Amino acid sequence: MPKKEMKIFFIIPPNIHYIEPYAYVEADKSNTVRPCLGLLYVAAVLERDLGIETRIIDSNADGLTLNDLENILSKEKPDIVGFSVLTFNLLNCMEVCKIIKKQSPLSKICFGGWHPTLYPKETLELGCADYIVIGEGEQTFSDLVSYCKEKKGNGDRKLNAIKGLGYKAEDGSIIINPPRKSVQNLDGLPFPAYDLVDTTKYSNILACTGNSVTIMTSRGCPQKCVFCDLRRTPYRFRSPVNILEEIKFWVEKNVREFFIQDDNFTISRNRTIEFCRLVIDSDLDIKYKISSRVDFLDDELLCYLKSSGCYRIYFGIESGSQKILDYLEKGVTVEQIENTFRLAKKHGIDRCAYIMIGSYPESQRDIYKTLDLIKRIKPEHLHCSICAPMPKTYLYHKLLEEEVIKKDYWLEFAKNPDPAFKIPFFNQFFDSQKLRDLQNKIQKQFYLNPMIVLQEIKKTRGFKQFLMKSKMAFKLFSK
Ligand code: B12
Ligand code: SF4
Repeated sequence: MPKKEMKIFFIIPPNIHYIEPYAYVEADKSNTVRPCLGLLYVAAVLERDLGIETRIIDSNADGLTLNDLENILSKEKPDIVGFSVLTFNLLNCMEVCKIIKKQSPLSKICFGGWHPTLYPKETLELGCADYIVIGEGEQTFSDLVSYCKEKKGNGDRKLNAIKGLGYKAEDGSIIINPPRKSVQNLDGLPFPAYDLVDTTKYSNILACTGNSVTIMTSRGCPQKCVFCDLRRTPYRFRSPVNILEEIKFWVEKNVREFFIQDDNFTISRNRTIEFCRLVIDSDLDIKYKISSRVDFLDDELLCYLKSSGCYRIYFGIESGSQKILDYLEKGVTVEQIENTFRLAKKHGIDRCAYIMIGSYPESQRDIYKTLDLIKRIKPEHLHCSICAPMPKTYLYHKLLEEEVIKKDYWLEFAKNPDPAFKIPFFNQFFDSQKLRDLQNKIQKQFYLNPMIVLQEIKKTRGFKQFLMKSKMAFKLFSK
């Protein structure tokens, strides 16, 4: 009898519960849908190493409701269902788990991603997931699937051997295996399994063509911004040759625009130059955008980036007040921000500034300094966030220690995810509502500036993008 193939689904849940994040809410809710690269990598390794083709059900890209998922699951009854869980979409994943338990009770459920990585025990205790994967999941999930496939009967002893895995043992106890080392050789990974999704459904309001693909060329970050989960995580990167191979694969399919989603693409100056040279020499005629830091760019690098097709850079500049930059341990000066923005402008690269208001010691005066800086550096795009201490970050621990934060509310949320949860902000001078009002005002004032409106109209490509931008403008006007 032929061996039964494993049926493995990855589900991105619909947005049933919406916890307002620190980002500008209207932009966060906008119809920009991004691919889940983490899942695409896990799926690609499964296919390459075990020959198992998985299915990715992206409820947001496909407009699926819980009812639609219920129909699919009752028919398909997958062996394993995987979820990529952020703290902010935990509740939505849990809603789908309820359906799985009802329609396909024999399916095993696995949670991977940032939330189970930060709260492994608490996540398993919620009773939704049979397994959790901590950290980078390609190898761990592959090992888990092999285990489920073989089911040789050694039970827990075999699961015990899978590094980076957490699970509930038969006696009900929670087992968290030793951690797995993160992937050292990123070139050794296959390209993300984009064949499992419809790339044309991943829209971006600020893209410059109608068809773009998101790629990731490095992992981790050596910097130490206090609010960030990636603070001082081991930095690894793909070689320029390997990145170019992925780009060529897409160019053959007529995709010429790329969003390089790395947290900071230019950490290695040499790698950046080599990459740009390869792109220029290959005559591929691509356009791409990156994120970087003002202290990781210079005139020559910007010239290379521009010549190879880089049309926009996202900068987390955070503040125009040196006091606040230092508090956030950003490691840059206001002067560096001004210089790099001037240089990027000189090279004709669009600059998107991410600013952050409301960190604990920030006063009205500091916020004015940020707004003044924005007037001086004149970015083409602006994202204003509110500084919210995220789970288990350095900032969160620091404020807990200083007793500014009175209770470990993220731990409470991890133990008992409550749909009524509201993300708190901590500032010496403003309450949470005042910060939201300020954020709305800053964002609105920026995008309703006639110069910016004109600039956006000029850059609009195609009806779909026009519609997205108009919708966003309407929301801004009507708020
Ligand atoms: C792209 C991105 C987004 C995108 C897409 C997210 C997505 N679905 O991938 C968008 C714009 C939607 C987004 C939104 C938000 N994001 Co975000 N985002 C990122 C970013 C920059 C890159 C993610 C990525 O693609 N990484 C590359 C892949 C390869 O890594 P990965 O996703 O971690 O996946 C690996 C492992 O986690 C694991 N894994 C992941 N999923 C699964 C599933 C299974 C089954 C298994 C086995 C393994 C597994 O294996 C993967 C391969 O090794 C990260 C920062 C970062 N560098 O990770 C922040 C990050 C994930 N985001 C974060 C936050 C806070 C947010 C927002 C709240 C921000 C906001 N708007 O205010 C929202 C929340 C959205 C929501 N509803 O949940 C935090 C997460 C904190 C947390 N505790 O959850 C991060 C870490 C940023 C940070 N610096 O702090 N984000
Ligand atoms: S905010 Fe950016 S530069 Fe700072 S630690 Fe996080 S990823 Fe690194």
